[in-house]
Amino acid sequence: MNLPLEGIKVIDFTGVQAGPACTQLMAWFGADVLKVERLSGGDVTRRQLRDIPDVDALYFTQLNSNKKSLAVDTKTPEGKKIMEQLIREADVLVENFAPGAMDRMGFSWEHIQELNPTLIYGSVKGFNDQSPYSDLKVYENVAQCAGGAASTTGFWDGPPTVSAAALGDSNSGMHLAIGILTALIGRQKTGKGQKISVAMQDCVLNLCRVKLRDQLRLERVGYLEEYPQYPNGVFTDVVPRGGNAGGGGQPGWVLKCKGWEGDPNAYIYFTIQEQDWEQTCQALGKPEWITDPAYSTARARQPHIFEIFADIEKWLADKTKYEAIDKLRPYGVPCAPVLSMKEIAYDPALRASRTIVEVPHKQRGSYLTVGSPIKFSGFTPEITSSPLLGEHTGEVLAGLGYSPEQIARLREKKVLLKDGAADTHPEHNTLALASK
Ligand code: CAO
Repeated sequence: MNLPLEGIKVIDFTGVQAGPACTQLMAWFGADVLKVERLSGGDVTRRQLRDIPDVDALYFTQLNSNKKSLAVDTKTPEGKKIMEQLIREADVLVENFAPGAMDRMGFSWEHIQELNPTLIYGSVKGFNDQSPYSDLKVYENVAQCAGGAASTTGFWDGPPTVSAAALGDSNSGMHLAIGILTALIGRQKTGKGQKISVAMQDCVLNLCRVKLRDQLRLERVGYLEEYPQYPNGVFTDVVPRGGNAGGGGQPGWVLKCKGWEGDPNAYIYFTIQEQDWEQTCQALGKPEWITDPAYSTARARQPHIFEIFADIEKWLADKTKYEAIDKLRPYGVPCAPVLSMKEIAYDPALRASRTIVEVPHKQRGSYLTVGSPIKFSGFTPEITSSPLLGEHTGEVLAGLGYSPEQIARLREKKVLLKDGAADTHPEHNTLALASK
């Protein structure tokens, strides 16, 4: 069947994670995504943290499914001409180079508009243009620290902590994808392209909006009653780190289950939902908590919430995390087991829903990767392999009208890379593999 983005041509001038996550999403949904890569190794993630010598790393394969690859030196006059030809024919160009790199390469927004006024140009940077840090290069954790995530994550007696979730990278890519799709719809009305700029700091903050809410509440009332610091701890004038406290009006915590002494993930997340308190008490075998004034309202419970959590942990002590969920399920308690990455990788339900998929790959045999977390009733995105470096060079150049002789000459001049040329530089292998 026709996929919704079929026919949309995307030049994927991106690297690492933020840009590739955006263009991979568009590729899953049918866009024709061409990754334009430098000759020396291509996207840096092809060689970062390799697990098989001289073979594209999982970091790359998991972010570049369903794409084609053209390896071209866009700093040479001939490479620049190829890039200009691609821009004239494209619908979308996405890049996430260091600040100023596109201008230095000769592809300013003004020049891109001259080449193709209908083009939608998506750009990721660490900080927006008004920021005093707009000239900085930025990776994931830098953005998490600047966007409010790190100062509000972790425990009050420890340092600011970054999340394992790619709040700076993939999250910014998702924001950019929303912007590009919006601009594509806008173009149907105006016929014009536009530039969409996304800053990683801004995208992290957009996901930390409840912490901004808490800052404003703190400034008005001086305390945050759903935080563990309430009522006996100390509040300053900034939002503290709240450990595993629930972020909304429902208190919750990560609680130990049977086997926690030997298994770092033998825990569940347990939420106390105000409207289901009676049922929660029944589930825990504590019917007396329903009417006891020290327990019967959220306000009464909050000052001794950790004693309540400790009592729930006693109830959990003889139950595995899975048994606990089965017992709580009929009572409507919002809860889930803490799952390890191993459990997730081999979870049959996540495979059945194609949230995790196994994809064939020319060098690796196959690789495990994420599938689309967005499910459509009209189609199921089919996840295909990431490309080898320069795998589609001949095909793409032929499509631009280059003869086989011209392509061969450009390869000789090192404007283009040979089809599928491997990156075998020993330095590009993980330490454990470097000597093999
Ligand atoms: N042919 C020739 N040159 C090319 C090329 C090609 N096909 N593709 C890229 N280049 C050049 C760029 O023009 C740039 O040249 P100059 O430095 O001379 O301007 C050079 O390669 C390096 O660009 P880069 O931005 O990819 O690499 P970097 O190591 O300097 O910085 C990063 C990497 C990620 C820190 C930076 O790109 C950045 O801050 N990006 C914006 C925010 C972002 O997306 N961060 C990464 C999120 S994922 O963790």
